[in-house]
Amino acid sequence: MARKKLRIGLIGYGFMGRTHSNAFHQAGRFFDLKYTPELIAVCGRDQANAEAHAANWGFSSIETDWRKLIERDDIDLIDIAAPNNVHHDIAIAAAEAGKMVMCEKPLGRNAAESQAMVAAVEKAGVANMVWYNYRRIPAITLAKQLIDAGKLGRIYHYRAKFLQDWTIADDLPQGGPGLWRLDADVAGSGVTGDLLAHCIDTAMWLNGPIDTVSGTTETFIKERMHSLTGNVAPVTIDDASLFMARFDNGSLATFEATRYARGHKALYTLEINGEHASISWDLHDLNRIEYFDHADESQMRGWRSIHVTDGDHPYMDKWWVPGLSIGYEHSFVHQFADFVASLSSKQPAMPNFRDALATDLVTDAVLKSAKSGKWENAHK
Ligand code: SOE
Repeated sequence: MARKKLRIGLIGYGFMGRTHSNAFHQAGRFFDLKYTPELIAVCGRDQANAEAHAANWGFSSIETDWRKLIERDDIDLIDIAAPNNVHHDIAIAAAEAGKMVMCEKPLGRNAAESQAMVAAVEKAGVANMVWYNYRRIPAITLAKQLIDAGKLGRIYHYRAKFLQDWTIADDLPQGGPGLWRLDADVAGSGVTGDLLAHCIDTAMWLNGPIDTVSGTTETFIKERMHSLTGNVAPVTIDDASLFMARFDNGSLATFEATRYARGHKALYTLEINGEHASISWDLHDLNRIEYFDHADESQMRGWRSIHVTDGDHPYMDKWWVPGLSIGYEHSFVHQFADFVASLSSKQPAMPNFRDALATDLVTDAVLKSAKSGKWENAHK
């Protein structure tokens, strides 16, 4: 039977535009997709950049105005890989035009924006997904399977960190390509929405909803030149954000993200401690989980290092031969393959917009708590 086409319009040609474009190509080569992705158009404000992205990644046309892209009737799926301040308007317009929508994280700049985006996709009844890619690293997916199988028993503790150091220099400007992450008007928040959002998405997937949070944030460099105006302007993003949390299941957690941890480029780590077993994981060694099982014979008990590359590990039968590693980019390939599979199975691809709204409710609560100095409810 001929495969259906999935005609894609991508908005954004930066770092995330590249990860998504790579996923569109690789997913069909390694997974048995029931739809054939067709890269119809890439859209971005700079025509030369859009043309270069189209030529490199095989998009057959370009647009420089996202509204024109959405009006086109040769596109089924709008994929948003543009900065956070445009997610809301594009996603709502795309849903109203009856397009499927995939969106980079965080969904909105705050939960109010995300709420409107959820309402739009649910009213239109269109497929939707948010690119929280770390869920699709096979080691993380294995952790989910172990937890769901009850191997850890009751969960007591969850701990996550996402450490970077790329904004320490005080002459780094804010605003513009890549550096929009330092501009609160564009990004919504600093590391809370950019990095902690990843940690929260993984945590709630593995350990269920977060109930309450108590957070604190700091902006270490108070003023930076704005690339777009040339003027020195106050920095209003959080450079570092830490919070404690209580999950609905009664477990306790700590989370930390910063762009001021000298020496760390992208150190995402997590540990989860249960009654029977514990799991820890480190993005720098992403194919492994460390696993401790208290049921092991006592003299031989210890942390096992499991290389999650065997044929019966999640996603790994689709790649090379047992023992060979995969990397960061594969998490996006897996996520896109799962999205395409969801179109036939009619089971929503996770995380969908509603799941990502739950993450934004937590990040909003963390920022609220940092201001109020109080524990805040993360469910509303
Ligand atoms: C920031 O440096 C960043 O690129 C985030 O925006 C990504 O979501 C994260 O995966 C890596 O770090």
